[in-house]
Amino acid sequence: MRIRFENINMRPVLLAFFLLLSIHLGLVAQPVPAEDENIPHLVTFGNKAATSWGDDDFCQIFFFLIPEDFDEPVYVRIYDPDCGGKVDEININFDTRTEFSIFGGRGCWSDPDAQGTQPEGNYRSGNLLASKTFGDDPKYDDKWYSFGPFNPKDGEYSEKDLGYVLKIITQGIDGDDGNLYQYYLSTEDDRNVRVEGGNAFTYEYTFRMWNDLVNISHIYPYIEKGTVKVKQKNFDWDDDGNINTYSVVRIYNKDENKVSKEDEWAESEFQILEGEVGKSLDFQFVKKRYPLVTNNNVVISTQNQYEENLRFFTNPIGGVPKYKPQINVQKIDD
Ligand SMILES: [Ca+2]
Ligand SMILES: [Ca+2]
Ligand SMILES: [Ca+2]
Ligand SMILES: [Ca+2]
Repeated sequence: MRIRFENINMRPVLLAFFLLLSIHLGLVAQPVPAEDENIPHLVTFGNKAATSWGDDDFCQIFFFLIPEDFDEPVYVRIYDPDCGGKVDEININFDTRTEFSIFGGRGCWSDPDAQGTQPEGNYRSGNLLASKTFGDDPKYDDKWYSFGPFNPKDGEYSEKDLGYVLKIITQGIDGDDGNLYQYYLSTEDDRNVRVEGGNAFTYEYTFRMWNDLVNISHIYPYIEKGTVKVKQKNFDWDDDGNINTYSVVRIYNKDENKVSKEDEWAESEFQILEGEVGKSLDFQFVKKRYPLVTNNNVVISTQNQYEENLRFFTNPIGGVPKYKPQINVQKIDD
């Protein structure tokens, strides 16, 4: 689909705008969760925890995307990889061990099991490039640990993304506490320096909500070509307010996404509108006013009408969607 602007004189202005936008997007790419998501931490529990703590499978799979023309070494950095001390969620005493593993090579992303929401089958596909297990260790408490350097070409090439993909699997292999952490794709091993144009995505997001009523967290499902319907599925939402859907053509979703209660799943579907394809939706997590739910860990995924999982890009493709009813565009079929 091409878009022809009614007023031809606008073209240089719009080109300049999109150039500035792409530069801006290149600069906001690498923290996971990213700035625009406003999510405090990722979370993975030890595999002895009850699922009522908010993690259904004790596993988080993320992919880093490095542009094909980027040829410097990269590092995958982890903030607070330990489970103890600051940041983390204790269950009686800290006894949890968390394994972080980096995969590259053929199949690390394209294997269908790697694109699932559960750690099943061949989800650890590809070549294991590095792995380390962390327990309760003050050496890594409130600190960064770096994996790498990795050659971007150690990743798997993705034709549709024009880049190389590395996979990180975080699994709670013992204990029952919550390991909270963040990632950063960096060009340096001892500090966070962005990879221009880099991105990250997941098929199932497990994260911690804020412990206040001020902050609203966001995630951005990317609507691939051919998508007509989206099913969202969430776990252990603790009945904590609403998940509202926004997009360039949707200012408020009257068919609110159904949210789950403690230790249960909820799912609901909605139709994709014209104008939403090839862009990102904005799911906004608005906590309920009373009582304040604290330490709320949640899980969410989305599927298309073929039950294929959609991707949440931390740096939303096409940018954060802004409702634009006033732009006068005419669609032209290719
Ligand atoms: Ca424990
Ligand atoms: Ca810690
Ligand atoms: Ca931690
Ligand atoms: Ca929860």
